[in-house]
Amino acid sequence: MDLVVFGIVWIIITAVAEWLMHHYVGHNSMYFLLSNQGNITLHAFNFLTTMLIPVFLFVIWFLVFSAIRFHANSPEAKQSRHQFTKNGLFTGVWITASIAVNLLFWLHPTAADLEQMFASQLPSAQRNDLVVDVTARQWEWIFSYPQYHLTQTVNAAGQDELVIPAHKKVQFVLRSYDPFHTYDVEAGVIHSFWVPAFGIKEDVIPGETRYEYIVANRTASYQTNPEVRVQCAEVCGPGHPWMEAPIRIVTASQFHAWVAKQQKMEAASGA
Ligand SMILES: [Cu+2]
Repeated sequence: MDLVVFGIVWIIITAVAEWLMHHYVGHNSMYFLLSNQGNITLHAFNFLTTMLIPVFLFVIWFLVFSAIRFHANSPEAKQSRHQFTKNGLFTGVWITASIAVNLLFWLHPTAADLEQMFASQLPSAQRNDLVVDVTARQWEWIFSYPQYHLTQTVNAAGQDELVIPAHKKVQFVLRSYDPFHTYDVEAGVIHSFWVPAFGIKEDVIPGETRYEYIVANRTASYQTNPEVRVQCAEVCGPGHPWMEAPIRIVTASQFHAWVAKQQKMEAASGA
């Protein structure tokens, strides 16, 4: 009887928690994702959470159930002479279930996806990528495109702007230093390169070079969704909250037109 009550309640709370999880996670504005890497991570997160909810609730419900059912004042506890030290069936089920859950985590396609994502970040796979040098300074993001000889790209209003083509792998090379204060190259602070819409965030450390890779899966812009921006995510001084830069994800032909325009602008300004 205990087992039946325990099992029924466990199934009900698991179902409720799974429904809540799938209703809220991935269906709110926090999950506006438009990069392949971000989607892979989200799928992995969803899969792990889905699998872990019943396990977590089993343990918690087991504690609560035992505390209520077998608390010291219940008449059964005093009368009971049954003290189990071994339960072969329970041990067998426990071990088998644990192995099955662990195997599933290893064999599920989500794990292979993550492997693929990590593999795409190996140096050998970078030859045809678009390279964007990202320089973080107090308090500005500077974007350079070494393949196109662009040193600092800006929009019509003169603000720093990041523009990338959709469906192409982009390598971000992240550095923290202040090119306008060349007295000390190491005189930088830690920033963090965060693009909410890409689902990536990487600390940018003075004296270190770090890399992030992204494939945007459709066009978008900061104008239509504020998550399409670079935002500093590491407190770096009074200007930190405003250390952001708009992003535009465009088609390949729009991107090349934009590059040509930027090259003209830089030539005109003598940069
Ligand atoms: Cu900052």
